[in-house]
Amino acid sequence: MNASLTLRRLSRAFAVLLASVASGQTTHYVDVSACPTAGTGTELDPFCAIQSAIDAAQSGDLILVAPGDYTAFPNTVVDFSGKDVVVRSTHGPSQTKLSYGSPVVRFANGEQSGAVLEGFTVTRGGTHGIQISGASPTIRGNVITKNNGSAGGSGVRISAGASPLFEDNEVRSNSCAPPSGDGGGFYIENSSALLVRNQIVSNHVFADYGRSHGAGLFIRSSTVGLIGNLVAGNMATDEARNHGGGLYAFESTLDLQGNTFADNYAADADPFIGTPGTGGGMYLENSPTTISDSIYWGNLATDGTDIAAFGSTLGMAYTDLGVPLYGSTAITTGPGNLAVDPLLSASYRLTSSSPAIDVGDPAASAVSSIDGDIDPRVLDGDLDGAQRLDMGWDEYNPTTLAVVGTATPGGSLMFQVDAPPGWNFALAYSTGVQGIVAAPFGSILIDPSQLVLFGAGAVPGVTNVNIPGGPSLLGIEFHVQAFARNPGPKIGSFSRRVSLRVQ
Ligand SMILES: [Ca+2]
Ligand SMILES: [Ca+2]
Ligand SMILES: [Ca+2]
Repeated sequence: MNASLTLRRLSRAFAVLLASVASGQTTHYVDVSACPTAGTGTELDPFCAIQSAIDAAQSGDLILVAPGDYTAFPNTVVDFSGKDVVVRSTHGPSQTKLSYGSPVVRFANGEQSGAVLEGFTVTRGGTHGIQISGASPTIRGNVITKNNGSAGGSGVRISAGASPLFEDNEVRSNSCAPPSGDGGGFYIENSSALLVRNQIVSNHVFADYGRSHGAGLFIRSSTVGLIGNLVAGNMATDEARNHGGGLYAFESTLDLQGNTFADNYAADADPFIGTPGTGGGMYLENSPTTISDSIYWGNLATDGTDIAAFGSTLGMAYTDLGVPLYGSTAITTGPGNLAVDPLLSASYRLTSSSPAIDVGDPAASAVSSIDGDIDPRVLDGDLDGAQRLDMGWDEYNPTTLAVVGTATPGGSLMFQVDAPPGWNFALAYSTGVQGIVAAPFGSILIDPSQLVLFGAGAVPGVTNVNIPGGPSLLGIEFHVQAFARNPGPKIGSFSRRVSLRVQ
């Protein structure tokens, strides 16, 4: 074979390979309203079931799921089956539900971070809402709620060397009953996990005359990072001893940054027996832990109202701890700790006069570049002209942006910007997102190269936008951010980012 022919063949093979890489991602469509027709997964002939799409997919593919209620009772609704595919709802968790099944969603075949579950309500699981065994998927933007099991980890169970990432999920009102009675929200065992900007709220564990631990999170023999989470209103109740309303950890290593633990409860439900509940916010046993930039407030227990710790080492800095540590652990306190009422709102956010504003670690650029509201993280909340991290999951923003209406062709949207009296605002949208630090005003979170200004004036300001009728903008996503500042010294802030899709 002559050299030039070999070269031609090689280059042709290479071109084919490149084309397959470039177009390597196949998109599969799923729409429950197509049932009972099984479908072929094209946009015009979608699959009826999500599992059919996964069975047909290869790692790297995208599966888009239309609104509706997906169930496969009594079987698991979605088993990723070892494929690193993205399964994403087109209209978000409020319109797209995965329900029933034991568990509802499973990762148990070595899936990696490219396996993504995004934008679903996961509910009515008989054992667990999501089960992750020896896998490392990404779980983003879901509502995991009203899963009621008895096997440990009713919302989420993570075990067997798993290493998942949970980002921006709401894990709410899950309940774990006897015989386990551990881990209403999360149960994490022999694994590592990173949890960023989740709301772990109003979960419950209980066990008749047994013991129930970790209503929000139960952690054993694991390494866990919690960054920017809200852990609130979780309850461990029983007629015997209960540990850890918000979080229970045993023989684990924890790194806790920028979290708020509030109104969690570990107590004895039977006053006649009177055995104590310990560690309302957190219970740590033989678990080295570092805490920074956090709030522990209003938790409740017989002993160890906010934190109980035994045999652990605990380092704490820039943290508001309401009630002193209970237990046998030596605590190393760094600088910047407080013990004052953080003046939280009903949704556990900071209010304008909160002493937790701008008192986080001054060296920390941010525990995460945004907070759970998609406010820029690090803002000047006390209006002294210097931006600094707040304690807890919420960064206080003096500039607010609210949107009323729906983004539909022919529809209209009203954007409301507010800020301290006398400030002026500008309002802009972009089709891209960014994160550009613009001290002392926080960060620009929309792409400035695509930016369109569409409103300005004095606060409070209202800007109305009419969306053109017809299909031309259908499916377009745009991102809106306001900026407000006073007319004098450099005091002001970029608002949170609001993302809207015309549909
Ligand atoms: Ca701040
Ligand atoms: Ca400041
Ligand atoms: Ca905020």
